[in-house]
Amino acid sequence: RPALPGEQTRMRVFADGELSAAERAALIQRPIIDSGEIMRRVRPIVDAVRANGDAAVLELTEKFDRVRLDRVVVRAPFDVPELAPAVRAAIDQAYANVRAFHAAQLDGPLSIETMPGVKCSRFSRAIERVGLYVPGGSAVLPSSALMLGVPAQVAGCREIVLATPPRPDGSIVPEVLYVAHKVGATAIVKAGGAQAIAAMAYGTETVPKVDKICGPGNQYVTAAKMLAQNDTAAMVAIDMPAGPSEVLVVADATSNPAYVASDLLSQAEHGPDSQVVLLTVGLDDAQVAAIEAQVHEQAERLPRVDVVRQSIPKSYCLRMATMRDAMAFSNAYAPEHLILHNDRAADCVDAVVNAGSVFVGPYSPESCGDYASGTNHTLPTYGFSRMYSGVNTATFLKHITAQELTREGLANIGPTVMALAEVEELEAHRNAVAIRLRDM
Ligand code: HSO
Ligand code: ZN
Repeated sequence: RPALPGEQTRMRVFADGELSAAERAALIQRPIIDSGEIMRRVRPIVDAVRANGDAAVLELTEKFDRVRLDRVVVRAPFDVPELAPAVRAAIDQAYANVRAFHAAQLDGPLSIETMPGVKCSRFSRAIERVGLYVPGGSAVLPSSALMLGVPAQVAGCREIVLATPPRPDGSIVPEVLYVAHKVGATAIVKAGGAQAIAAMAYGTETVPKVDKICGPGNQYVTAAKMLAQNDTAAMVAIDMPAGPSEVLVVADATSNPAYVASDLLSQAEHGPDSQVVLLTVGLDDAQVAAIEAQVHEQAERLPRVDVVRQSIPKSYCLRMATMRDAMAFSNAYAPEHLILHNDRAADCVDAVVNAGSVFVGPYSPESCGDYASGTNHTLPTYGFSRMYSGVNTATFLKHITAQELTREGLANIGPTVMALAEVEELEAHRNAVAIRLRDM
């Protein structure tokens, strides 16, 4: 039944033991997105930018962002505004931590001899030109600029283009501009939505065409990324498909109900479609009620309570008998964020098969990963953590392999190659080895 007034910040509660297999499967499912309708709206925008370049971007920015600009691109060096010292220090600290963690991910070249004289190696090179999408809209998101820009900088990308919608006065959010400067962005595209993605995918008179586009965004942004990725004329890769942000929290009798509630709400305030799931292990009615009461109380004091009132009633609490059951459900759900709120949290990490990022123990709120601890917050949603990793340093790299055989190496491996070429009836392949072996 729909929530009654005053109940809008209450979650639905289910007991795992009472669910049918179909009911449990329905809880694992995300809301279905009608991508057909969105594609129908996005395609003309992408086509317009492809055909008319900057003029189309300016026109669409006037229409959607209600600001008439005279140019789309600002090139580095940027005019970086003064920030409040505390804000600047916070960005600097977050930058240092995110940079340290992403620099540690750089892998040096590797090389092994698979047979005597047969050397195989692998080395990495940065993707040359990358596009980073930083959403605007209801929130100011310098943290997203940081989470995309730092790994691109650490990887060594030559051209880093950052696209973000302008404010009503045509300017760029100062904190985003400061981050763009710190990560060494080479250009800022003052545009949002599908038009920004199209401009970076195809290039315009002033927007550099990029090789890969990364970053979160609404359904239009996601649709434009998917369209561009599937168009060989664009020749562009994307980071991952995206859906609404989500968290799954596992709580047991050792959890602090107020902490658990605070983590659920930090996700719920992101947007009306935020997915919030609480799994309780071995809690009695009173303990579940204590968490619910905390959610309700804390929610009513939040400035974004209106958003929370839309997302919380769609979320749920599922009561599990054992920690093993909870981890099995979590792996089936494949959450973007997994928070392990119990005193055996470190042991539970071994049981994690699918998750974007894991927050271990009561002192590891998601907020720390969202902003400053060092891990990335651009993570796979919608169950895509089953097969995708979050954005990381490798997102901005390619791995290239190489081999070098000596005369002796070719003599060692030659018969194997020739035998396989014969099986595939590819005589030129066989001959490329045979012609050399005859000279030995
Ligand atoms: N939780 C969001 C990231 C974010 N939170 C940005 C605050 N600002 C998706 O991982
Ligand atoms: Zn967040």
